[in-house]
Amino acid sequence: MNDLSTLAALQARDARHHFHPNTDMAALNAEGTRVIVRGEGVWLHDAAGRRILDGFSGLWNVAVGYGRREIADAAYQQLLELPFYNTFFRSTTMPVIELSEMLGQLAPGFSKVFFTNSGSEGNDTIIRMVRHYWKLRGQPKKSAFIARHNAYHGSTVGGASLGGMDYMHKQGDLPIPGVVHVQQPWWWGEGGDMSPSEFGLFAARQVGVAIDRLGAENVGAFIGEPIQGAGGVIMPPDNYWPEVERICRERDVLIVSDEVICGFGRTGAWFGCEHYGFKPDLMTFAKNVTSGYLPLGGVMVSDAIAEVLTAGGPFWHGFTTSGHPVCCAAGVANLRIIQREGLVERVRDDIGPYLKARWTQLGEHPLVGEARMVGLLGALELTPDKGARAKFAKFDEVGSICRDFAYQRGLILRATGGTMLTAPPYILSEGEADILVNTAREALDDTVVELKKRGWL
Ligand code: PXG
Repeated sequence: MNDLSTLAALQARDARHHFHPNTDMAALNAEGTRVIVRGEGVWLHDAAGRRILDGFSGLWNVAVGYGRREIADAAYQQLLELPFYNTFFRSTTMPVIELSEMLGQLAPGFSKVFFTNSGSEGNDTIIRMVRHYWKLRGQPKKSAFIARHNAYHGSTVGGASLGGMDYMHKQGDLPIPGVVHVQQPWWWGEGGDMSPSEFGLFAARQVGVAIDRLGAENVGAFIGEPIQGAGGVIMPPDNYWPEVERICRERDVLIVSDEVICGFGRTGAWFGCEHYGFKPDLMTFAKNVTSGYLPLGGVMVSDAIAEVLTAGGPFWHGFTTSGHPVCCAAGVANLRIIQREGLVERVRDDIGPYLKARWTQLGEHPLVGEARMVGLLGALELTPDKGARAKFAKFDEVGSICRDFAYQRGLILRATGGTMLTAPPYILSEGEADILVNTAREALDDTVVELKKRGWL
Protein backbone atom coordinates (compact mmCIF):
# COMPACT_ATOMS: atom_id res chain seq x y z
CA MET A 1 0.00 0.00 0.00
CA ASN A 2 1.57 3.30 -0.97
CA ASP A 3 -1.41 5.28 -2.06
CA LEU A 4 -1.22 8.61 -0.23
CA SER A 5 -4.97 9.23 -0.44
CA THR A 6 -5.51 5.88 1.30
CA LEU A 7 -3.02 6.96 3.96
CA ALA A 8 -4.87 10.26 4.45
CA ALA A 9 -8.14 8.39 4.86
CA LEU A 10 -6.62 6.07 7.47
CA GLN A 11 -5.19 9.06 9.33
CA ALA A 12 -8.57 10.76 9.33
CA ARG A 13 -10.26 7.65 10.74
CA ASP A 14 -7.59 7.32 13.42
CA ALA A 15 -7.92 11.01 14.29
CA ARG A 16 -11.66 10.71 14.74
CA HIS A 17 -11.79 7.96 17.33
CA HIS A 18 -8.39 6.88 18.61
CA PHE A 19 -7.14 8.45 21.84
CA HIS A 20 -3.33 7.99 21.73
CA PRO A 21 -1.29 7.51 24.90
CA ASN A 22 1.23 10.18 25.91
CA THR A 23 0.36 12.25 22.88
CA ASP A 24 -0.63 15.84 22.16
CA MET A 25 -3.56 14.77 20.04
CA ALA A 26 -4.34 18.13 18.51
CA ALA A 27 -0.75 18.43 17.26
CA LEU A 28 -0.66 14.83 16.08
CA ASN A 29 -3.90 15.05 14.19
CA ALA A 30 -2.87 18.26 12.47
CA GLU A 31 0.20 16.44 11.19
CA GLY A 32 -1.27 12.96 10.66
CA THR A 33 -0.25 9.80 12.50
CA ARG A 34 2.14 7.23 11.06
CA VAL A 35 0.37 4.08 10.03
CA ILE A 36 2.63 1.07 10.46
CA VAL A 37 1.42 -1.90 8.48
CA ARG A 38 4.07 -4.63 8.52
CA GLY A 39 7.33 -5.70 10.12
CA GLU A 40 10.12 -8.06 9.12
CA GLY A 41 13.33 -8.49 11.13
CA VAL A 42 14.37 -5.01 12.26
CA TRP A 43 12.39 -3.29 9.50
CA LEU A 44 8.96 -1.68 9.57
CA HIS A 45 6.82 -0.69 6.62
CA ASP A 46 4.38 2.20 6.81
CA ALA A 47 1.23 2.90 4.86
CA ALA A 48 3.05 5.49 2.77
CA GLY A 49 5.14 2.61 1.41
CA ARG A 50 8.30 3.49 3.32
CA ARG A 51 10.73 1.04 4.92
CA ILE A 52 12.09 2.15 8.27
CA LEU A 53 14.81 0.67 10.47
CA ASP A 54 13.32 0.24 13.93
CA GLY A 55 16.15 1.38 16.17
CA PHE A 56 13.79 1.13 19.10
CA SER A 57 12.34 -2.40 18.94
CA GLY A 58 8.73 -1.20 18.93
CA LEU A 59 8.62 0.19 22.46
CA TRP A 60 11.88 -1.35 23.77
CA ASN A 61 10.39 -4.78 23.38
CA VAL A 62 10.61 -6.55 20.04
CA ALA A 63 13.85 -8.31 21.03
CA VAL A 64 13.65 -11.14 18.50
CA GLY A 65 12.52 -8.87 15.68
CA TYR A 66 9.32 -8.82 13.66
CA GLY A 67 7.83 -11.67 11.69
CA ARG A 68 8.71 -14.67 13.86
CA ARG A 69 6.36 -17.38 12.67
CA GLU A 70 7.28 -19.63 15.59
CA ILE A 71 5.70 -17.25 18.11
CA ALA A 72 2.63 -16.72 15.93
CA ASP A 73 2.21 -20.48 15.52
CA ALA A 74 2.55 -21.14 19.25
CA ALA A 75 -0.13 -18.53 19.99
CA TYR A 76 -2.40 -19.85 17.24
CA GLN A 77 -2.09 -23.45 18.40
CA GLN A 78 -2.90 -22.38 21.95
CA LEU A 79 -5.91 -20.38 20.74
CA LEU A 80 -7.26 -23.53 19.10
CA GLU A 81 -6.40 -25.82 22.01
CA LEU A 82 -7.51 -23.65 24.93
CA PRO A 83 -7.91 -19.91 24.32
CA PHE A 84 -8.51 -19.16 27.95
CA TYR A 85 -8.73 -20.60 31.35
CA ASN A 86 -8.12 -18.74 34.58
CA THR A 87 -5.51 -19.33 37.25
CA PHE A 88 -7.74 -18.27 40.16
CA PHE A 89 -9.87 -21.34 40.83
CA ARG A 90 -7.22 -23.86 41.80
CA SER A 91 -6.31 -24.16 38.14
CA THR A 92 -3.41 -23.75 35.83
CA THR A 93 -2.71 -24.39 32.15
CA MET A 94 0.13 -25.96 30.22
CA PRO A 95 1.74 -22.72 28.98
CA VAL A 96 1.64 -21.26 32.51
CA ILE A 97 3.41 -24.31 33.91
CA GLU A 98 5.99 -24.18 31.17
CA LEU A 99 6.67 -20.44 31.30
CA SER A 100 6.87 -20.34 35.12
CA GLU A 101 9.40 -23.14 35.00
CA MET A 102 11.48 -21.41 32.33
CA LEU A 103 11.47 -18.14 34.26
CA GLY A 104 12.48 -19.95 37.44
CA GLN A 105 15.42 -21.48 35.59
CA LEU A 106 16.46 -18.19 34.00
CA ALA A 107 16.40 -16.37 37.34
CA PRO A 108 18.03 -18.63 39.92
CA GLY A 109 16.91 -17.75 43.44
CA PHE A 110 13.49 -16.59 42.24
CA SER A 111 11.27 -19.54 42.84
CA LYS A 112 7.88 -17.99 42.12
CA VAL A 113 6.36 -15.87 39.39
CA PHE A 114 3.12 -13.87 39.63
CA PHE A 115 1.64 -13.04 36.21
CA THR A 116 0.10 -9.74 35.14
CA ASN A 117 -0.68 -8.25 31.73
CA SER A 118 1.79 -5.39 31.82
CA GLY A 119 4.71 -3.85 33.62
CA SER A 120 2.46 -1.26 35.26
CA GLU A 121 0.31 -3.98 36.76
CA GLY A 122 3.51 -5.72 37.81
CA ASN A 123 4.54 -2.67 39.81
CA ASP A 124 1.08 -2.25 41.31
CA THR A 125 1.36 -5.89 42.31
CA ILE A 126 4.72 -5.12 43.92
CA ILE A 127 3.18 -2.38 46.09
CA ARG A 128 0.53 -4.75 47.39
CA MET A 129 2.90 -7.69 47.70
CA VAL A 130 5.56 -5.80 49.66
CA ARG A 131 2.99 -4.42 52.09
CA HIS A 132 1.39 -7.86 52.50
CA TYR A 133 4.82 -9.39 53.06
CA TRP A 134 5.77 -7.01 55.84
CA LYS A 135 2.40 -7.51 57.53
CA LEU A 136 3.01 -11.24 57.48
CA ARG A 137 6.42 -10.59 59.00
CA GLY A 138 4.71 -8.66 61.83
CA GLN A 139 5.96 -5.25 60.67
CA PRO A 140 2.82 -3.63 59.21
CA LYS A 141 4.30 -0.13 59.36
CA LYS A 142 6.94 -0.97 56.72
CA SER A 143 4.81 0.30 53.86
CA ALA A 144 6.66 3.23 52.26
CA PHE A 145 8.57 3.04 48.99
CA ILE A 146 11.72 4.86 47.96
CA ALA A 147 11.97 5.50 44.22
CA ARG A 148 13.88 7.94 42.03
CA HIS A 149 13.01 11.18 40.25
CA ASN A 150 12.68 10.61 36.51
CA ALA A 151 12.17 6.87 36.96
CA TYR A 152 9.52 5.14 34.87
CA HIS A 153 7.50 2.38 36.47
CA GLY A 154 4.28 2.53 34.46
CA SER A 155 1.08 4.40 34.03
CA THR A 156 -1.39 2.97 36.52
CA VAL A 157 -1.95 4.83 39.78
CA GLY A 158 0.66 2.69 41.55
CA GLY A 159 3.10 2.53 38.64
CA ALA A 160 2.98 6.26 37.97
CA SER A 161 3.36 6.97 41.70
CA LEU A 162 6.52 4.88 41.91
CA GLY A 163 7.69 6.55 38.73
CA GLY A 164 9.26 9.94 39.16
CA MET A 165 7.77 11.82 36.22
CA ASP A 166 6.46 15.15 37.54
CA TYR A 167 4.29 15.75 34.48
CA MET A 168 2.48 12.47 35.16
CA HIS A 169 2.07 13.22 38.85
CA LYS A 170 0.55 16.61 38.11
CA GLN A 171 -2.26 15.16 36.03
CA GLY A 172 -3.46 12.61 38.54
CA ASP A 173 -2.84 13.98 42.04
CA LEU A 174 0.03 11.57 42.39
CA PRO A 175 2.05 10.09 43.92
CA ILE A 176 -0.11 8.17 46.33
CA PRO A 177 0.94 8.64 49.95
CA GLY A 178 3.96 6.63 51.03
CA VAL A 179 6.17 7.08 47.97
CA VAL A 180 9.29 9.21 48.29
CA HIS A 181 11.53 10.10 45.34
CA VAL A 182 15.27 10.65 45.58
CA GLN A 183 18.15 11.75 43.36
CA GLN A 184 18.51 9.81 40.10
CA PRO A 185 22.02 8.62 39.16
CA TRP A 186 22.28 10.70 35.97
CA TRP A 187 25.87 11.90 36.10
CA TRP A 188 25.91 13.71 32.73
CA GLY A 189 22.82 15.75 33.57
CA GLU A 190 23.00 16.20 37.32
CA GLY A 191 26.48 15.22 38.48
CA GLY A 192 27.73 18.83 38.68
CA ASP A 193 31.41 19.04 39.58
CA MET A 194 31.55 15.56 41.05
CA SER A 195 33.38 12.75 39.28
CA PRO A 196 31.10 9.90 38.15
CA SER A 197 32.17 7.73 41.08
CA GLU A 198 31.74 10.52 43.63
CA PHE A 199 28.32 11.16 42.18
CA GLY A 200 27.46 7.44 42.16
CA LEU A 201 28.05 7.27 45.90
CA PHE A 202 26.28 10.57 46.49
CA ALA A 203 23.15 9.45 44.61
CA ALA A 204 23.13 6.03 46.30
CA ARG A 205 23.44 7.65 49.71
CA GLN A 206 20.31 9.71 49.07
CA VAL A 207 18.46 6.40 49.32
CA GLY A 208 19.84 5.97 52.83
CA VAL A 209 19.05 9.56 53.74
CA ALA A 210 15.42 9.09 52.67
CA ILE A 211 15.08 5.80 54.54
CA ASP A 212 16.56 7.29 57.69
CA ARG A 213 14.34 10.35 57.47
CA LEU A 214 11.22 8.15 57.30
CA GLY A 215 12.62 5.61 59.74
CA ALA A 216 13.58 2.18 58.38
CA GLU A 217 10.72 0.70 60.40
CA ASN A 218 8.36 2.55 58.00
CA VAL A 219 10.03 1.67 54.69
CA GLY A 220 9.10 -1.48 52.79
CA ALA A 221 11.20 -1.31 49.65
CA PHE A 222 13.39 0.61 47.28
CA ILE A 223 12.53 0.32 43.59
CA GLY A 224 14.76 1.15 40.62
CA GLU A 225 15.39 0.28 37.01
CA PRO A 226 18.94 -1.10 36.67
CA ILE A 227 19.27 1.37 33.76
CA GLN A 228 16.54 4.01 33.62
CA GLY A 229 14.88 3.57 30.24
CA ALA A 230 12.20 6.14 29.46
CA GLY A 231 14.04 8.65 31.67
CA GLY A 232 16.87 8.71 29.13
CA VAL A 233 18.84 5.42 29.20
CA ILE A 234 20.68 6.45 32.32
CA MET A 235 23.48 4.08 33.27
CA PRO A 236 24.41 4.69 36.88
CA PRO A 237 28.09 4.90 37.82
CA ASP A 238 29.40 1.40 38.62
CA ASN A 239 29.52 1.99 42.37
CA TYR A 240 25.86 3.06 42.56
CA TRP A 241 24.03 -0.26 42.75
CA PRO A 242 26.44 -1.97 45.18
CA GLU A 243 26.07 1.01 47.52
CA VAL A 244 22.27 1.03 47.22
CA GLU A 245 22.29 -2.69 47.97
CA ARG A 246 24.48 -2.21 51.02
CA ILE A 247 22.30 0.63 52.32
CA CYS A 248 19.04 -1.29 51.85
CA ARG A 249 20.37 -4.53 53.36
CA GLU A 250 21.73 -2.65 56.37
CA ARG A 251 18.26 -1.21 56.97
CA ASP A 252 16.19 -4.28 56.15
CA VAL A 253 14.54 -2.58 53.18
CA LEU A 254 13.61 -4.80 50.22
CA ILE A 255 15.10 -4.14 46.79
CA VAL A 256 12.92 -4.22 43.70
CA SER A 257 14.62 -4.32 40.32
CA ASP A 258 12.25 -3.11 37.63
CA GLU A 259 13.42 -5.26 34.74
CA VAL A 260 10.67 -4.28 32.31
CA ILE A 261 13.23 -2.84 29.88
CA CYS A 262 16.48 -4.43 31.08
CA GLY A 263 15.12 -7.97 31.45
CA PHE A 264 15.65 -10.82 28.98
CA GLY A 265 18.97 -9.80 27.56
CA ARG A 266 18.78 -6.09 26.78
CA THR A 267 21.98 -5.37 28.75
CA GLY A 268 23.78 -8.51 27.59
CA ALA A 269 22.83 -10.39 30.77
CA TRP A 270 19.49 -12.12 31.31
CA PHE A 271 18.54 -9.45 33.84
CA GLY A 272 19.90 -5.95 34.36
CA CYS A 273 20.62 -6.65 38.03
CA GLU A 274 23.09 -9.36 36.94
CA HIS A 275 24.85 -6.83 34.73
CA TYR A 276 25.28 -4.51 37.73
CA GLY A 277 25.93 -7.33 40.20
CA PHE A 278 23.16 -6.79 42.74
CA LYS A 279 20.58 -9.22 44.06
CA PRO A 280 17.03 -7.91 44.34
CA ASP A 281 14.16 -9.46 46.31
CA LEU A 282 11.57 -8.85 43.61
CA MET A 283 11.78 -8.20 39.88
CA THR A 284 9.14 -6.68 37.64
CA PHE A 285 9.14 -7.90 34.05
CA ALA A 286 7.06 -7.40 30.87
CA LYS A 287 7.99 -6.32 27.33
CA ASN A 288 10.67 -8.77 26.10
CA VAL A 289 9.20 -11.78 27.88
CA THR A 290 7.08 -12.10 24.71
CA SER A 291 9.10 -9.68 22.54
CA GLY A 292 5.87 -7.71 22.53
CA TYR A 293 4.01 -10.25 20.39
CA LEU A 294 1.32 -10.44 23.07
CA PRO A 295 0.91 -8.52 26.34
CA LEU A 296 2.38 -10.18 29.39
CA GLY A 297 4.10 -9.03 32.55
CA GLY A 298 4.66 -10.11 36.09
CA VAL A 299 6.72 -10.24 39.23
CA MET A 300 9.54 -12.66 40.02
CA VAL A 301 9.61 -13.41 43.73
CA SER A 302 12.79 -14.46 45.54
CA ASP A 303 12.86 -17.73 47.47
CA ALA A 304 12.87 -16.02 50.86
CA ILE A 305 9.91 -13.74 50.07
CA ALA A 306 8.04 -16.57 48.36
CA GLU A 307 8.41 -18.72 51.45
CA VAL A 308 6.75 -16.10 53.67
CA LEU A 309 3.99 -15.39 51.13
CA THR A 310 3.30 -19.08 50.56
CA ALA A 311 2.87 -19.68 54.27
CA GLY A 312 0.72 -16.58 54.66
CA GLY A 313 -2.64 -17.63 53.20
CA PRO A 314 -4.16 -16.12 50.06
CA PHE A 315 -2.72 -12.97 48.51
CA TRP A 316 -5.96 -11.24 47.51
CA HIS A 317 -4.71 -9.92 44.21
CA GLY A 318 -4.87 -10.94 40.56
CA PHE A 319 -6.28 -10.20 37.13
CA THR A 320 -8.74 -12.18 35.01
CA THR A 321 -5.95 -12.66 32.53
CA SER A 322 -3.11 -13.37 35.02
CA GLY A 323 -1.26 -16.16 33.22
CA HIS A 324 -3.26 -15.91 30.02
CA PRO A 325 -2.47 -19.17 28.25
CA VAL A 326 -2.03 -17.65 24.80
CA CYS A 327 0.31 -14.93 26.05
CA CYS A 328 2.28 -17.47 28.07
CA ALA A 329 2.57 -19.74 25.01
CA ALA A 330 3.98 -16.76 23.10
CA GLY A 331 6.37 -16.16 26.00
CA VAL A 332 7.63 -19.73 25.92
CA ALA A 333 8.17 -19.60 22.15
CA ASN A 334 9.95 -16.24 22.44
CA LEU A 335 12.29 -17.33 25.24
CA ARG A 336 13.09 -20.53 23.33
CA ILE A 337 14.18 -18.41 20.37
CA ILE A 338 16.33 -16.21 22.58
CA GLN A 339 17.94 -19.32 24.10
CA ARG A 340 18.33 -21.34 20.91
CA GLU A 341 19.82 -18.46 18.93
CA GLY A 342 22.04 -17.38 21.82
CA LEU A 343 20.68 -13.84 21.56
CA VAL A 344 21.69 -12.75 25.05
CA GLU A 345 25.27 -13.80 24.32
CA ARG A 346 24.98 -12.08 20.94
CA VAL A 347 24.06 -8.83 22.68
CA ARG A 348 26.90 -9.26 25.19
CA ASP A 349 29.73 -10.44 22.94
CA ASP A 350 28.89 -9.67 19.36
CA ILE A 351 26.38 -7.12 18.08
CA GLY A 352 26.33 -5.19 21.38
CA PRO A 353 30.08 -4.41 21.33
CA TYR A 354 29.95 -3.83 17.56
CA LEU A 355 27.17 -1.24 17.81
CA LYS A 356 28.73 0.31 20.91
CA ALA A 357 32.04 0.90 19.10
CA ARG A 358 30.24 2.71 16.30
CA TRP A 359 27.66 4.47 18.48
CA THR A 360 30.24 5.92 20.85
CA GLN A 361 32.01 7.46 17.84
CA LEU A 362 28.95 9.71 17.61
CA GLY A 363 30.31 11.29 20.79
CA GLU A 364 32.73 13.14 18.50
CA HIS A 365 29.86 14.90 16.74
CA PRO A 366 29.74 18.61 17.70
CA LEU A 367 26.15 18.27 18.94
CA VAL A 368 26.80 15.24 21.17
CA GLY A 369 27.99 15.67 24.75
CA GLU A 370 28.05 11.99 25.63
CA ALA A 371 27.42 8.78 23.71
CA ARG A 372 26.87 5.73 25.91
CA MET A 373 25.77 2.15 25.42
CA VAL A 374 25.35 -0.99 27.52
CA GLY A 375 24.24 -4.13 25.71
CA LEU A 376 21.82 -2.80 23.13
CA LEU A 377 20.67 0.23 25.09
CA GLY A 378 22.16 3.49 23.96
CA ALA A 379 21.86 7.24 24.47
CA LEU A 380 23.26 10.47 23.03
CA GLU A 381 23.15 13.68 25.04
CA LEU A 382 22.57 16.65 22.76
CA THR A 383 24.39 19.75 23.92
CA PRO A 384 25.18 23.29 22.79
CA ASP A 385 28.50 23.08 24.73
CA LYS A 386 30.26 19.74 25.05
CA GLY A 387 32.85 20.77 27.63
CA ALA A 388 30.31 22.29 30.01
CA ARG A 389 27.80 19.37 29.74
CA ALA A 390 25.29 22.14 29.00
CA LYS A 391 21.67 21.45 28.14
CA PHE A 392 19.72 23.34 25.52
CA ALA A 393 17.31 25.89 26.94
CA LYS A 394 14.59 24.18 24.91
CA PHE A 395 15.79 20.77 26.10
CA ASP A 396 12.47 19.05 25.41
CA GLU A 397 12.32 20.24 21.82
CA VAL A 398 15.80 19.51 20.46
CA GLY A 399 15.39 15.77 20.86
CA SER A 400 12.11 15.77 18.97
CA ILE A 401 13.72 17.73 16.14
CA CYS A 402 16.49 15.15 15.81
CA ARG A 403 14.03 12.26 16.16
CA ASP A 404 11.89 13.63 13.33
CA PHE A 405 14.92 14.04 11.06
CA ALA A 406 15.91 10.44 11.82
CA TYR A 407 12.43 9.25 10.87
CA GLN A 408 12.50 11.23 7.64
CA ARG A 409 15.73 9.41 6.83
CA GLY A 410 14.20 6.03 7.66
CA LEU A 411 15.30 5.37 11.24
CA ILE A 412 13.28 5.22 14.44
CA LEU A 413 15.02 6.65 17.49
CA ARG A 414 13.26 7.87 20.63
CA ALA A 415 13.88 11.23 22.25
CA THR A 416 13.62 11.94 25.97
CA GLY A 417 14.07 15.69 26.25
CA GLY A 418 17.45 16.37 24.66
CA THR A 419 18.59 12.75 24.92
CA MET A 420 18.38 10.45 21.89
CA LEU A 421 17.75 6.79 22.65
CA THR A 422 18.20 3.54 20.82
CA ALA A 423 17.28 -0.03 21.76
CA PRO A 424 17.33 -2.12 18.58
CA PRO A 425 16.25 -5.76 18.25
CA TYR A 426 18.90 -8.31 19.29
CA ILE A 427 18.98 -9.72 15.76
CA LEU A 428 20.36 -6.47 14.30
CA SER A 429 23.09 -7.36 11.78
CA GLU A 430 26.38 -5.50 11.50
CA GLY A 431 25.23 -3.97 8.23
CA GLU A 432 22.04 -2.77 9.89
CA ALA A 433 24.04 -1.41 12.83
CA ASP A 434 26.07 0.61 10.32
CA ILE A 435 22.89 1.96 8.74
CA LEU A 436 21.55 2.85 12.20
CA VAL A 437 24.66 4.82 13.17
CA ASN A 438 25.14 6.48 9.79
CA THR A 439 21.51 7.58 9.70
CA ALA A 440 21.71 8.85 13.27
CA ARG A 441 24.78 10.89 12.27
CA GLU A 442 22.93 12.38 9.31
CA ALA A 443 20.00 13.25 11.57
CA LEU A 444 22.44 14.99 13.95
CA ASP A 445 23.83 16.98 11.01
CA ASP A 446 20.29 17.94 9.96
CA THR A 447 19.59 19.00 13.54
CA VAL A 448 22.65 21.26 13.63
CA VAL A 449 21.44 23.04 10.48
CA GLU A 450 17.95 23.44 11.93
CA LEU A 451 19.17 24.68 15.32
CA LYS A 452 21.40 27.24 13.63
CA LYS A 453 18.44 28.37 11.58
CA ARG A 454 16.48 28.87 14.79
CA GLY A 455 19.37 30.64 16.46
CA TRP A 456 19.66 27.97 19.20
CA LEU A 457 23.25 27.18 18.23
N1 PXG B 1 8.65 -0.28 34.17
C1 PXG B 1 9.52 0.15 33.25
C2 PXG B 1 10.97 0.23 33.58
C3 PXG B 1 9.05 0.48 31.97
O1 PXG B 1 9.92 0.93 31.04
C4 PXG B 1 6.82 -0.07 32.70
C5 PXG B 1 7.35 -0.39 33.94
C6 PXG B 1 5.37 -0.22 32.47
O2 PXG B 1 5.11 -1.27 31.63
P1 PXG B 1 3.75 -1.30 30.78
O3 PXG B 1 3.77 -2.67 30.18
O4 PXG B 1 2.63 -1.16 31.73
O5 PXG B 1 3.82 -0.19 29.80
C7 PXG B 1 7.68 0.36 31.69
C8 PXG B 1 7.12 0.71 30.34
C9 PXG B 1 8.60 5.32 26.59
C10 PXG B 1 7.71 4.28 27.17
O6 PXG B 1 8.08 6.34 26.15
C11 PXG B 1 8.23 3.36 28.06
C12 PXG B 1 7.38 2.40 28.61
C13 PXG B 1 6.05 2.38 28.27
C14 PXG B 1 5.55 3.31 27.38
C15 PXG B 1 6.37 4.28 26.83
O7 PXG B 1 9.83 5.14 26.59
N2 PXG B 1 7.91 1.53 29.54
